[in-house]
Amino acid sequence: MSALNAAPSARAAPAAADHHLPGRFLVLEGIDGCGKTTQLEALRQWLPGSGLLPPGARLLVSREPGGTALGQALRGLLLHPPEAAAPCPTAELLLYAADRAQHVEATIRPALEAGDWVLCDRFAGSTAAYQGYGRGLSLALIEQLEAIATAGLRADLTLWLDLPLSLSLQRRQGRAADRIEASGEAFLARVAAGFGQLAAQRGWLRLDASAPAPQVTVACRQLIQARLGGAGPDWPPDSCAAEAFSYSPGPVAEAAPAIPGLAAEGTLGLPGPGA
Ligand code: T5A
Repeated sequence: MSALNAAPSARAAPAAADHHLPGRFLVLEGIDGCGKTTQLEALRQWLPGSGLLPPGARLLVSREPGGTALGQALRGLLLHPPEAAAPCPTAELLLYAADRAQHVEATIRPALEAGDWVLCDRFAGSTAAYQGYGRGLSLALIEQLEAIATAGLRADLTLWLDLPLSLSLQRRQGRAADRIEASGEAFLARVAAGFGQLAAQRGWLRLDASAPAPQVTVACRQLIQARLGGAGPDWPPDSCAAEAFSYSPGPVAEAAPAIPGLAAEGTLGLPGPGA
C-alpha cells in the first residue's frame, strides 16, 4: 500500500509560496512518535542534492519548540519543568507562542528572505492540535495568537504523518514520556483526531505513517517534488550548491531532554551555520 494519500482539503495547498519570500518553508506535523524525526533526517540528506533548491540556497533544519536559544530554554520549561513549576494550559499556550514568535523572527524568516529552504519539525498546527483540540482551549483564540506569533507566515507545504494512536503508543514504549506525552490517552486521542480536522481545514497532505519508514520517505519526496518542483527554473542537480545546516543553540539547557537522533539539542548532527 502506498504511504502517499492526500487528505480531502477545504483549501488547496499552495503550489508555491504565499509568503512572497524567495525561500521555501516545509513543515512535518503529527502525533508523538509518528516518525517526524526519522523523516526529517531522511529529507535533510536528500533535499540538498535533489535539484529542488536553487543554486546557492541552503537547507535549514529546525524544530518547535526549541529552534532558537530562547526556544531551547522554553522547551525545557514546557516538556521537563522543574518540580511544581508545570505551566497551566493557558501559560503552556503562551509559551509555545513565544517559542514560535522568536523562531519566526530570528531564524525562519531571515532564512526564507535569504532564499534558503527551511524544514521544520512541527509549527503552528501543533498548537491547534495539542492546546486547542487536546487541552480544549479556544481555537479562535489560538488562531489569533498564531497570527501574532507567525506575523502571518505560513508553510508552503505541510506533510501530516498520520499514525493511529495505538501505534504511536507502541513505538514510544520504553521511552520516558515528556510532560505533554504524559497527559493521558484521552488527551492524545483528542490531539490525534484534531490533526485529522486540521489537515482537512488547512490543506495539509496526508501520509500513511504506519508504512515502513523507507516507504514513507519515498512518499515525502514525491509530495515535495510534486508541490514544490515547479517553484523555480530548471537547474541540473549537480550545479546546486545547496548544503544542509541546523540551528545550534549552544549549551543544552539543564532541564531540556535528550532527543534520540540528535547529536546535541537543536542540531541534527551537523555543525551550526557558524561552525
Ligand atoms: N507541542 C509542540 C505542543 O503541545 N504544542 C506545540 O505548539 C508544539 C510545537 C514536542 C512536544 O510538544 C508538543 C508536542 C510534543 O508532545 P518533540 O520532542 O517534538 O516534543 O516530540 P515528538 O514530536 O513527539 O518527537 P518524537 O521523537 O517522540 O516523535 P517523532 O519524531 O515523530 O518520531 P521518531 O522519528 O522519533 O520515531 C519514533 C520511533 O518510531 C520509529 C523510530 O525508529 C523511533 O523508534 N519509527 C518507525 N517505526 C516503524 N515504522 C516507521 N515508519 C517508523 N518511523 C519511525
